[in-house]
Amino acid sequence: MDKSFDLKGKRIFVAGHRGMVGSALVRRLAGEDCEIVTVARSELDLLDQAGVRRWMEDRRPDAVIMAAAKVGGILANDSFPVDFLYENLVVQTNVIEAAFRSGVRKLLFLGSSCIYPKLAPQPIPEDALLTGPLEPTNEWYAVAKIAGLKLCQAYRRQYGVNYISAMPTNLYGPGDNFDLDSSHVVPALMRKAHEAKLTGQKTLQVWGSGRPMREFLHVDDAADAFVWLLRNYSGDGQVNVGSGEDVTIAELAGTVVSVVGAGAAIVFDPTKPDGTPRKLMDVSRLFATGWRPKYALRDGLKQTYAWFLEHVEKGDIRLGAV
Ligand code: GFB
Repeated sequence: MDKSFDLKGKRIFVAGHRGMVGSALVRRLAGEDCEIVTVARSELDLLDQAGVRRWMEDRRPDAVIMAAAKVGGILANDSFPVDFLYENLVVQTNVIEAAFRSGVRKLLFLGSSCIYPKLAPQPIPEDALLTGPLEPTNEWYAVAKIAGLKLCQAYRRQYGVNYISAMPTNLYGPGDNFDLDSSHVVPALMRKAHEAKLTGQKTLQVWGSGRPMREFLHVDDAADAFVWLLRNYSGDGQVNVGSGEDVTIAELAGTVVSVVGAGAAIVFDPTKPDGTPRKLMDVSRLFATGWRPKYALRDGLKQTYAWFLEHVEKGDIRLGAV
């Protein structure tokens, strides 16, 4: 199997190019001498197996990055288990199988740090996979992602193709979902802090106890790592993608409030779930290749807030409470 995959002149299909990760991948690949292939949802429904097979046969990409997924924060995951399990299983299976049938040589599947057991050793090494029970708030999504990485391994084993997997930590950045019911913690707190600033609200509600710890990575750093892996990695095991550092949710809230410039005091809402206590990934396998993230958390939050303000201004993000 090739040790490195040369992107030059290749047709790279980014599945899910409208999402936060997919759009970051398109930005990142724009700097490479390759052809980026995307498809609008109105043109191809990835839930439609026959449609995906036909489309892939027709376009015949050289490589695929599977960034299409049903994603959401802790409450959305907990409230819509069918959507997170069924949609992810079907969409990823359709794309991986159709890619193989049409002769795709390299495929990168993207998962999530929630594939690891709830009480995995910290930082979590890749070999902690399937060693214990999952975090209940997101086990549906995690089971789908585990199936996806196993499907890539199965294709490798049975057919010898170069299908690899990366497991990113909690991502944030431009293109994130700022809807309070379905978003992850960073966009939720950024929006709440911004609304508090505009209305002069005295308090800002943070879900749970504030004690859980999370590792955050800017999506442009994640996209850079994914392209790096597409090019340089051809191993059987999944690779953790993270910053190697984590913070408590209380610390994150303090930093977001300060970046936004809101004066609100943080109050915790214990009626909302904490989720997994900690999921810092062991990124030594990735870092051993020489790759490093560029954004420190505070700088990444500043850049994301500037993007948020621009899109509020344009009317793409509508604020409810203001
Ligand atoms: O980002 P988040 O929704 O996802 O929540 P997970 C992280 C932590 O932030 C939890 C707390 O402890 C939340 O209770 N939090 C505090 C908030 N305030 C808020 C808020 O206003 N909104 C949100 N959303 N959280 C997801 C998984 O887990 O992470 C997915 O459900 C996926 O499967 C994703 O793996 C990366 O880190 O808990």
